[in-house]
Amino acid sequence: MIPIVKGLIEGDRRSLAKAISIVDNREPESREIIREIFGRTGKAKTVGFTGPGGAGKSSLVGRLIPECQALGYKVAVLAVDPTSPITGGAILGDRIRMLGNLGDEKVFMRSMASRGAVGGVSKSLRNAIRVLDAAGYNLILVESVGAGQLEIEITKVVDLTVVLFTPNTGDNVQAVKAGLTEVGDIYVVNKADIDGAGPLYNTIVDLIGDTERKPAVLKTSVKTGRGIKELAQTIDKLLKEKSINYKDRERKMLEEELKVMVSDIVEQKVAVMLSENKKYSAFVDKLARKEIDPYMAAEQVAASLFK
Ligand SMILES: Nc1nc2c(ncn2[C@@H]2O[C@H](COP(=O)(O)OP(=O)(O)O)[C@@H](O)[C@H]2O)c(=O)[nH]1
Ligand SMILES: [Mg+2]
Repeated sequence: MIPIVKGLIEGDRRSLAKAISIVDNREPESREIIREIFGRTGKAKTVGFTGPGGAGKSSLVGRLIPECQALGYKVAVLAVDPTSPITGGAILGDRIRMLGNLGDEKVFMRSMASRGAVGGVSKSLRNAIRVLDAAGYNLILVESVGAGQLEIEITKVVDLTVVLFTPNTGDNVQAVKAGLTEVGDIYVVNKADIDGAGPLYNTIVDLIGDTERKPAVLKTSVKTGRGIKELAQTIDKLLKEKSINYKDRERKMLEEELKVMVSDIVEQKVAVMLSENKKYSAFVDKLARKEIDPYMAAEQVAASLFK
């Protein structure tokens, strides 16, 4: 067993942090780490938190940590923000805010800086979750900071998705329209202490509470503490319900991951084959001279590669 894996399994936080950096940056060593820990994974449950910036995701996650610990979970937090560098003010601010809410050594928190295409971020996140899982964390809260497509991707990597709304961000209805209505298992109207929370709650219940999936809709306030315990209990309940077909779900996620990884390998191989294939540049010439159409050229090149 390589020392970093031994370290993280034995509870060494520095090894754990380093291993997450390695898989986050997709360094070559991540392959070895994943190979060695993979057999120990599959125990942790993951909950994603998504919603407009400023809705209170970081604050709420901070308050949920002790509640989830009280329910018996060993909690870790991952903040996924590919838009800003790891030393960026926003992330650091988030980290401090969360720490301020608990100041607890038992929790492990980490911002992930994984940049690049959405697929790359999912890969980093999956592997970071595996590392935490192998280290014995059995509840991983994932705050997503990115918007749009990335948030939807993250919901595919986690077991349960909490969507936050708040009365004082103008983009609620837009977010609802943007597809967040489909991904939530739990909808939360945070900042229930300020004006407009009641009407917003009613709007959300009307929009999504009554759909076939019947997601839970809750009100919380980080400021007053209202609803936080209920949220933790709802998460716990849903995770335990979901755990019935958790193996199925894991299998599906693994299949999806494998498909993407095989495609990546094939794509790289094809790029090498094309660069070495003399006929290929001849086809490009033919195309440029309009002697052949792109469909025909692609079919013939592909056929020559895989014959
Ligand atoms: N009044 C009120 N303010 C809150 C509440 N939750 C968070 N905030 C504030 O909203 C701002 C944004 O919170 P933050 O957790 O950074 O939101 P995020 O961008 O979704 O992570 C901060 O100033 C928080 O103190 C709440 O329940 N009530
Ligand atoms: Mg935040």
